Amino acid sequence: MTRTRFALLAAGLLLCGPLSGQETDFDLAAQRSESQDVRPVPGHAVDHGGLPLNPVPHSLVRGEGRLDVSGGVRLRGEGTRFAADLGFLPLARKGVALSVEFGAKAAARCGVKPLSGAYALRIDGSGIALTGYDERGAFYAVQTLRQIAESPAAAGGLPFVEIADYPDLPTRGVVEGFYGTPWPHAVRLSLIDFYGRFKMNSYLYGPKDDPYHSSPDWRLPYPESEARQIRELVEACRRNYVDFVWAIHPGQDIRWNEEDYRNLVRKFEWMYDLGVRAFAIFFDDISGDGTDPGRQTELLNRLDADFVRAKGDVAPLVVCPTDYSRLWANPTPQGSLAIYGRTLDPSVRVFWTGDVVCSDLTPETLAWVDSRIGRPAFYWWNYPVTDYARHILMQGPVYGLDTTLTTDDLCGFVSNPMEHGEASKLALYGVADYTWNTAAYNPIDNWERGLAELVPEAREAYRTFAIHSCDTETGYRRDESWETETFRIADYTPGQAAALREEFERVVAAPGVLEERCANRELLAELRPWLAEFRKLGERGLRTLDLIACYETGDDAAFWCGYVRNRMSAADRSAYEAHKSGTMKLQPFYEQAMDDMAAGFFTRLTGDRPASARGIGSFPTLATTQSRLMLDHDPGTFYTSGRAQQAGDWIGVDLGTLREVSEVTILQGRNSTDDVDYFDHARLEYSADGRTWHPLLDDLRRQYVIEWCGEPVGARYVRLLRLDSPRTNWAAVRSFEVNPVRAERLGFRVEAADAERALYAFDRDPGTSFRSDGRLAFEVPDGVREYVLLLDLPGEGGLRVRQFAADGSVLSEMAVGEPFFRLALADGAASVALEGPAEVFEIIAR
Ligand code: LOG
Repeated sequence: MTRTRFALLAAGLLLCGPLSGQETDFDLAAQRSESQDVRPVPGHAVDHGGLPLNPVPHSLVRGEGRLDVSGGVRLRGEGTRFAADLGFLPLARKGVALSVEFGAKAAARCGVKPLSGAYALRIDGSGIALTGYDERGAFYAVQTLRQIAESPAAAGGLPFVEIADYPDLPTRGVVEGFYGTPWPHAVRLSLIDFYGRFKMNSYLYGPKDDPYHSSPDWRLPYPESEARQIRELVEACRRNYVDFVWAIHPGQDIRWNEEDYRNLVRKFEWMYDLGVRAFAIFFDDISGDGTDPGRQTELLNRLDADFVRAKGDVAPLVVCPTDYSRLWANPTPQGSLAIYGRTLDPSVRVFWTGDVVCSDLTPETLAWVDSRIGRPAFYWWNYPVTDYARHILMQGPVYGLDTTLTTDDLCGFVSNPMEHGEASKLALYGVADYTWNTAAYNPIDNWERGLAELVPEAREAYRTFAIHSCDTETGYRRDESWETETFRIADYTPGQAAALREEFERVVAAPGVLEERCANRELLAELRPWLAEFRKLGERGLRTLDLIACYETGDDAAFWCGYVRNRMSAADRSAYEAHKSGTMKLQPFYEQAMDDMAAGFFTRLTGDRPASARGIGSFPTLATTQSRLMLDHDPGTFYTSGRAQQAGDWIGVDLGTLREVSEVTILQGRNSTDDVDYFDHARLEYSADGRTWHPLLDDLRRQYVIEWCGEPVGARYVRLLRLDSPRTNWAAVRSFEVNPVRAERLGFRVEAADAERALYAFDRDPGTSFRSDGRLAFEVPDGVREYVLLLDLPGEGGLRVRQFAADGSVLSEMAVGEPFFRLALADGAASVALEGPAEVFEIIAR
């Protein structure tokens, strides 16, 4: 859920009162119930014999021999029409013949399928012959020829080859349909060339944050400069045989009256004057009257008759229904999809995003929607869009698309990309391939070819970045880092450590290589913020491996010094959170290793386990580092389930060992006031063994904040169990505290400006800390001989430690120069004070 969308939809709710279309609760992030299983990427790299073509042609036969084109080519037939596209071959009057033909007759002669875009290509001793079923087909033959001419196989002459090729889906391309900054004009132009080069033929223009596309300005004409740019887009599309489809998104404030009908037609007329010949109406993500499917079909049918057919040169309409996903689509004959099926003109194509908003494409989801809308759906794939996870770049393979589908199942396929247009090309390279030659689609092979196509100068570096930049953590899950093996510090081999070290070294090096060599500077500019974090991630990884070795030597001072150096500061964390990569394996390796070492180190020093907890429960994401957001003592951050809550769900903590538990505090929801992501009916329970649970508080209803305090119970596990409830939102927890450290439980006095936070220095959890800027003083209980101070010292140092006798006189004073510091107590010491700046992780009495 994007902030803009939330604000927009919330405003919609206020304006429109009760809703009729989508759910009453407009929080899409909370509604989404994307599956959290991450399936591995299918496919394998293939040897293309130096001739990697994209999309993969339906039939390609290589012959023996080569055609020497070093003396140029001589255009014949319709060749001159494509002279501008053939710039990769020099023209010469005496060159070898290059003939271009198109049209039904020529196509029939060469056995070209009667489909728009189909073509044949032959290179043999007599020259080059390109034949298209139509002009677009001839253009595609030229694109294939260019790929051949630029391939390694063309060294020493074009290889003899015979290709017969055609698209599986008639409509293939892109919908610029995301929330966020619309693509810059230059990026759009570059993308349109990219569509043409890889045989995609459709570009739907519908960026949510273009005010002239959506409410309220959909009624107004584009200002002059933007109108000129639209003209240029139309023209660029024409050059690339791409249909430019302009979409309008009027549903949030449309009034179903003559005036708004005329407003809409007038806007279409203005767009027509700019050269637009294809239109779409999007009714997604709206609430209120606009969602009425009867009114929507009436509008579309009327436009079809009065505008589309009346003009004669305008393509059939496309619509995105309000029920575009099975997640909330009304399945009954009264639902909007069935109404579309019964009443919408058959020429209108209807979008569908699948079982959930961002979903895999399956025969089942298409059968479900097609049977209702009475036509093959137009698939809107919400990949690689990241408007719901803007801190992520999706650079992984295109997969999750069924390869048995045909035009009986769907009429077209468009991808909704990221607001980063250049970085979206890798995914679009896959979309082009899948939609053109569906049965042969091979995800890994496509991705490997795509990397080489996009950044040939630094393919390996781009690959290193891309393979660790695929997953969303909580959105549309994608496999990531599938070649990397990580491990826990308790169990690994030297070979595993060496392999991981090499990978982290590649991670550290990749950004510099890309910076230096990547020829597509716009792509580089989009990647740059992520590359900066990626390099730091690699450095952290390398330091972690060094630290593991140091940890194993048992040198306490050296270990602690390395440990604090390798910790991420709050600033490091927020920089990483804004531009994340390596979320599936690399960063979790770091987090886990640091935690494991801190815990092991603490145990080594004290003989006791640290008082830290680990998230557990029925949601799979609890097992990941995401659950630390409810354990970080910061109610401003929260753990979120990543899927809808359901019967039997629970969220809990494992204390690592049996403890006397006397207090539990849970802050539910993403905020403290009005969130919907919580268990509104729940029971607080504890268990010693994780099997038998006993209630602490039962039948809690509509309670965000849960507090229990009582006679100590012996527990290793504490959980909040969801009881009966109709609620299907996600679940979020800001804080889950068991036995929070309390001054009265310590048994000695602590003095500091922020006395409450100062307790983190004594909470027996080295994962928490207290930043002391002035003075931290504490009483010495009987029997203590020595303190071990686990610190981090700011650059200038200047921390002093003083010991005092009971009468207040100073017994000793010394400077602390190292983060690991043993303080031997002077005889008669009654209190100790740290004076100066330090981050105090733990003060351990011995
Ligand atoms: C929006 C789309 C957005 C996408 C991903 C459709 C039809 N509409 O949930 O604009 O980019 O999800 O967040 C959407 O998918 N709604």
